[in-house]
Amino acid sequence: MMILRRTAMLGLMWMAALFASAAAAKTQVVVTDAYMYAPLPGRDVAVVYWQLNNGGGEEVTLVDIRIPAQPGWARKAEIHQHLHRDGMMSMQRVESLTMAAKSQTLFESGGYHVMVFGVKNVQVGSQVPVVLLWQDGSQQEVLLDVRRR
Ligand SMILES: [Cu+2]
Repeated sequence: MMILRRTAMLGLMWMAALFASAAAAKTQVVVTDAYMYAPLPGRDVAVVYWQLNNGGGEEVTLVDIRIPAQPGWARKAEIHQHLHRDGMMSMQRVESLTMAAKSQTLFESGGYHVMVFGVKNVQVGSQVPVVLLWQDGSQQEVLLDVRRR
């Protein structure tokens, strides 16, 4: 009886240790105010804005944005940045985005944004999921509020 109880206790402690190490390895970024403007009529491209808050003491790098297979509501997503070149405004895909420790990055019109391609069956007022992939291997699902532009 005594031995059984101790085994159960050890099991619990072991699980707690597992959780603690998983949390420590995880990128500590909080995503706030995440939304997507639904595609214009006849189009299938949408833009996403949000604020990323790296509250951790280490720099972190965002390496990809994925559309979950279920529900497969779009074909792909890319991180973009607007550039001013020779008085012209253009946008360009960026491979990754590094954030310093204790920093914030605002995705906004004229700056960083996420472009989503092949959007289908998205209702204004609903939410759709994307997954942020960080360089340390951690993944983070974020729900986007779908708004009308
Ligand atoms: Cu873009």
